[in-house]
Amino acid sequence: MPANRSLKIGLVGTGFMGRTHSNAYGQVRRFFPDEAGAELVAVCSRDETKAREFASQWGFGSHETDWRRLVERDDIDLIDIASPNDTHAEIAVAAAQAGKMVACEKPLGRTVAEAKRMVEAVERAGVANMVWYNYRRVPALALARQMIDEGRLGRIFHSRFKFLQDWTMSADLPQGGAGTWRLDAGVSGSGVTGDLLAHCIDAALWLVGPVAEVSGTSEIFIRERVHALSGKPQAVTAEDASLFLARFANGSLATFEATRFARGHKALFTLEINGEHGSVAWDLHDLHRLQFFSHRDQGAFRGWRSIHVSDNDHPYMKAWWVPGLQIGYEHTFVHQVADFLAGLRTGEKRVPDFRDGLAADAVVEAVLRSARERRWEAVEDVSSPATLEGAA
Ligand code: SOE
Repeated sequence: MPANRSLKIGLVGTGFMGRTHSNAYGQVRRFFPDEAGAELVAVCSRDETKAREFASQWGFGSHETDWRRLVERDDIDLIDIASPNDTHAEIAVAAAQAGKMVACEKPLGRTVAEAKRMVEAVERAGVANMVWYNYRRVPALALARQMIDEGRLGRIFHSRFKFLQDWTMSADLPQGGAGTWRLDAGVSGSGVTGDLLAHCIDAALWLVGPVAEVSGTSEIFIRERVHALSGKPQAVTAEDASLFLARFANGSLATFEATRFARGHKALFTLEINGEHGSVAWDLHDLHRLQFFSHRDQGAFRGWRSIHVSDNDHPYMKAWWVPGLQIGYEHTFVHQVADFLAGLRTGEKRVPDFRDGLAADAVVEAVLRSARERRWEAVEDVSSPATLEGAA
């Protein structure tokens, strides 16, 4: 594909994530004019009405009801998978084999084995790929990464990550089907570990480094729910809460907590990292602020400062409004598309790719194993090509 022509998108999935991605493709050229932009060519849903209405609302040129048709079409460069987790591997492998670039919602696979097959397929085909760990693209978190790279925190000792929600607390909520497939582990792979902790894990891998071992525990508070597809009560196997301790390869320690049973919290993703020279803290509900403490400040004036990440010299912010005006959640997806396009233009790796998705899945799987076995578990090192042997 010539670097200066817009990327032709075939999207699978018309839910919440399909909307965030479509918005990003639609916006990217307006705010990042140096990049080639994206064209919404076709969207796919098994439900024809949904596919047609989504295409018309978001500006796709056409729609399909079978993702295989998207993969076969010559007028599509990139297949974007925003459908439930049990569809990720099959679509990604077929798309890569057809020579398409592939983007995939998190978590990459339901299991490490699935994720390995996906990595193997894109690497063998040599196609560009990314996984939507969008929170890396919050300007305040990109600034935190910059500060860590510059050595402002020094050696890292501690980090803590939380992702708290409360939307599944009612026992009347079904599992399975549209809107509640995240509660059906057959479809999702796991509960909050692969859904919410995966974001914390990706941020930790990106900001702190590889995780060596974990010790986790989890709980299913409501053990039976009606399945939306069968209409019958069925045992729940997706965990409602998941917590773990981690030791990183760099010797630092961390705590992680995710739950859908924290009454009052809708999507409270928070993190804090403590280093030798300084600390940073961040909160999704105040996402444009980065809290920073520097021990290198003059003693009498030392204290936590709250950086309003909205100035021209902050990551991504020059692309948006005037200094001091903030942006939000949907912009993180626009940034990810802009970075992906920049990577295609320059040949550099700018976004989390399938290898990064596999690395997060390896931690997820170690946490689930540890909770099941009630002991510390080593995290599989999936960074070398050898880890894919036998994956196909
Ligand atoms: C779950 O409610 C969910 O939508 C996750 O699936 C997303 O990844 C997270 O960003 C917000 O919460």
